[in-house]
Formats: sequence, structure tokens, C-alpha cells
Amino acid sequence: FTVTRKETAPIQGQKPGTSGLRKKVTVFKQPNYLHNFVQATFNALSPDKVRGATIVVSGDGRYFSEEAIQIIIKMAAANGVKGVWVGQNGLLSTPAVSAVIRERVGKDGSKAAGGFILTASHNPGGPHEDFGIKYNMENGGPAPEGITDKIYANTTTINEYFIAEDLPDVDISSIGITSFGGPDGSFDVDVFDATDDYVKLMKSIFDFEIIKKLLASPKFSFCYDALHGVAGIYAKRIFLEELGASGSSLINCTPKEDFGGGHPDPNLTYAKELVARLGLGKSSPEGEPPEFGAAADGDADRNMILGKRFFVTPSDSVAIIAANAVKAIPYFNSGLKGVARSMPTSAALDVVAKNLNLKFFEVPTGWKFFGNLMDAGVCSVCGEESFGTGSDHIREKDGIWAVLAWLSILAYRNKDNVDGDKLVTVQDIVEEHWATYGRHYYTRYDYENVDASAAKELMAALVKLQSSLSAVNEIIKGIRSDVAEVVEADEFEYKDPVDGSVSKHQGIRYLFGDGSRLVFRLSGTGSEGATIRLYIEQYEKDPSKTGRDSQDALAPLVDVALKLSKMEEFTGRSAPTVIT
Ligand code: VG1
Ligand code: CO
Repeated sequence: FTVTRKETAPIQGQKPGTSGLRKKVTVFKQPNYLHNFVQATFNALSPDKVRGATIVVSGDGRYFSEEAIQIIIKMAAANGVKGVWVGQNGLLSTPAVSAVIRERVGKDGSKAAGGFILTASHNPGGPHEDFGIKYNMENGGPAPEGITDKIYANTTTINEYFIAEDLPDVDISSIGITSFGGPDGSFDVDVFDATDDYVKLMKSIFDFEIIKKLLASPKFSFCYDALHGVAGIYAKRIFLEELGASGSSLINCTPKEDFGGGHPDPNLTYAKELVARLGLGKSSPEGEPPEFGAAADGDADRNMILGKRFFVTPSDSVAIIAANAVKAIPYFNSGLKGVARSMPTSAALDVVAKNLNLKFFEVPTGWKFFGNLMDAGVCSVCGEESFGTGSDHIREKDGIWAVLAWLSILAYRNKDNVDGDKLVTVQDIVEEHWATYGRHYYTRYDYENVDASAAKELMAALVKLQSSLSAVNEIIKGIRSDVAEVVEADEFEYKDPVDGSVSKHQGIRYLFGDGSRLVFRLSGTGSEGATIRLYIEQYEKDPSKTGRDSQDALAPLVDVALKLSKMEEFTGRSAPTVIT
């Protein structure tokens, strides 16, 4: 092939958000849009990570992926990349990309220097929906802010890109290596099984035998919903082939480019079919619900964990995994190096860390901040309230890993009685946890797609309010008399303890005397307008009071949050789009 230099000009709005660049497919299909971003990325990396290097390119299989992969292959070739690894059919979950970058060794002994992940994660897909792209580094984790800032700066000055126009499209549906000759020697495209490396890694972390016994118990039943995302291919391999679950326990496990028209976000609103099956829907399910249910998002890095008629809050989930990991999961048998959560995630994990005397970190929203801690060897388990949980086995959150972690805890707790009358259930484990550590009532209100300037004004007003705590408390007293006083209010700022980098404006916090918190943030993953997220949390230590309905328990704080922020006045919305 030959290398063609193409003239181009900057296109506005290519700033990567919380997790890469996400836009409508119609935006990505504009001439040079993808090309500019890919070239800007190559230019932001150190030359040795591009020239002569191997990179991974794959994603969740959403609409436009195949076209994007062919373009990136041609641009990689033209930029001197030596090899491109593609999961069969262009599929790799986000955690699998991380695993492949870290673990896979090519036929010629090569390792990957990084990779492009093509996904807009939990956002819907299809010709009129979202597409996304992000770059992960050699450690398998998302590019840090230093790099994403550089990529963005490059997109504002770009005037050329390089592409091997005469390179034929590569058949990414069949496994094998295709070699081409180019100006710098050979260029290989290696299409490989999308599940092998990931499954191998999972088998090295968990005790599959003990999980298999649990799944075989007549008292246990299980349902996994991939919401037509890429998790389906891993679910089939792991739950069916490796662990012997029955085919009927998997739903929506065939990846589709438009996720079957659904919203591939594993929460109580969008994972409707699973929620109904578990007995948490509006109407009662046919027959007895399964003991355990779980779902994933489009790119399979998120998870929702359910028990029979029971929802596990993600903030509780990471705390419970951390509290049980050492005994229940072989990978952690020698102890946890530390734990971490994102700022808006509830303090349930903090209590576990304190009790177990573990190092603890609070980082801004988005997985990229956990990577440095893991690379430095001070964090083993971490999580976010947004249905993200993971560990230092890779540098992304990991939806299937979280399910295997829960299955391991259940299997461990039931190991001596797996065929007995009554198994220890998900609900039992959560309630025991609350009895030991107290409960953090938690909810998140999302106001999706509100007017961007109205959202900014609301946030600015909240920051302004923070200058006088006595004024804040005066206002709150006028709203409710049954909430504690605000004792501190700020905008969250994070100084990375490993590299010293500082991230500012990471969310507005109101901290109450009894440990309650209100947090306001603007989403960084939407593709249109603005999304305001409001996080509400209250700690209850008294074991006789940990069994309340969370919306009831949090009603006073919700009231305060909505009135203090003048939510309806600013946004015109009387209710959130999604409550989790
Ligand atoms: C959201 C979540 C955040 C998560 C991010 C990426 O970001 O709040 O916790 O890390 O999505 O998840 P934001 O900026 O919209 O609040 V995924 O599964 O979409 O890559
Ligand atoms: Co995701």
C-alpha cells in the first residue's frame, strides 16, 4: 500500500468527555470527523507507541463500528503502525480490550501499545443514535487527562491526516492474520477470538469449580441480561460453556448494532425485562423469580446486580465485594492493597476500608483516575455508583467480573450447604452487611438532555450559594426541619497522589453534619444538551432502621436538594428522567 497525505481542517467539539468522544452517528459520518480525531490521537502519543507498534481496534459492535474499524486500520497503516489486532467481527468488550492490551501476545511475540475502543457505552446505538471512540494506553486503561487534553488541542489545529487509501478492506469476520506490504515493511491485521484472552483471565481470578456447583444447585437460579450489547458473547462462553448455566438463563445475549432499539444501560429503568423477571417490575412475573439476576451495558463494563425482588445499590455492591473478596475470591486471597471509589459514590466503601484497615481513595468520576492507583500497587478493588465495579486485574471497570465476584461470594457463603434447604441469598448478604457496617441510603436523580445554559446557571448558582454556610442552613431550615446542618460545601478537587496532577471542578458537594451528602455534577458522557446528576446519600447506623424503602428514607433530603438548587425553576423539569 501507499501512504496518502490528506488536507483537512479542524472540526469543533472534539473534546473527549468522561470516557472518550461520544456523538451522534450523523456527526461521526461527517467528512473527516473520525479521521481528524484518530490522527489527533496518533499525534498525541509518543512516536514509539505508534511507529512500529501494535494497536487494538474493536468495540461493542454498535452501528458504524465496521466502517470505523476499516478507516482506523488504513490510518494506522499510514501512520507506521506495524500491527492491528481486531476482535472477531470487530467485537471486544471494554474490559476485554483492557485485558488484551495487558495480556495478549501476538504470533510474533508482540504486545499491544494501546487501543481504540469503539463504543458509546450505555448510550443507544443506530443510525440516529450515538457512536463513540476512546484510546486506552499500554497499561490497558483510558488515556489520562494529559493525553486527552493533547488530543483535543490537536483537533483544534489539525491540517493533515495520513491514510492508506489503496489498502483493501480486511475481512474481520474470520480469524487469521492478513499481511500487507507497505513503505516501512509489512503491516499485519490479526483478527482473533474476542473471548479467549478474557475468559482465560477470569479463570485465573475466580474459582470456577465452586461457582459451577452453585449454578448446579436446584435451589439456585440465575438470569443474565446483556441488553443486546457485547457482553452476550462473553456470557455465552463463561456462563453456559464454562459454568454450565442453562441457555434459558441468558436473555438478549446476541449483540445487535442498535441494541434491539433499546437503551443498553443496566439500571432499573432500562433493563426492563430482567427487572420484571426478578420480580421488581410493576406486574408480578410468571412463576418464581430467579435467586440472582445481572445485566450489562453496551460495552460490558457496567453491571447491575439483583437478588430475588431485591436491588443491590452499586455503591453497596463494591463495599460488599471489598468486604468479602479475600475469602471468596482466590485472586485476593493474600489481601487487598487498598480500595477506592469515585466521589459521588456512597461512603459504604469508606466504612469497610476503615473497619478492615485498608488504604482508601476518593477520586473524580470516571475510571481513568483509578488506573494510577492500581499501577502504583495501592488499590485492589474500586467502584462507582454508576454501576461500575472492578479490580486491578485490568484498568477498566468490568461487568462480567462483577457478576463472577457476586457468584463467588454466594458460592463461598453456600459452599457447605449448596444442596441444602435454603441458600444464603443476595438479600441476606446485603442485609448482613448493613447490620455490620450500617446502611448508606442512596439515590441518583438524572435530568437528561436539559438546556445546556440552564444547567450551567444552576451549577453556578449552587457554587455561589456555597460562600455562606449560614445562609445555606437558613434556606434549608425554611424547607425542612428534619435534616441535619450543612457543615461543609465545596467543589471537589483531586490531586492524584501518584503523579501529582490536579483535576478541578469535579462536582459540587454539600456535606451535612450527620454524614449525609448532596452532590451535583454535569455529565461528561452525553452527546446532546446537558445532563444534571444529583446524588443523595444518608448514613444510618442503627440496625433497626436499615430496612426502610430508600426513596422514603431519602425524601427529606430530596426535598432539600430540589428546592435548594431550584431544579424546576432552572430546568423546567418537575421530575428526573431516570432515578437509580
Ligand atoms: C458516567 C458515569 C461515570 C462513568 C462514565 C462512563 O459519566 O457517571 O461514573 O465512569 O459514565 O461509563 P458521566 O460523566 O456521564 O456522569 V461508561 O460505562 O458510559 O464508559
Ligand atoms: Co460502559
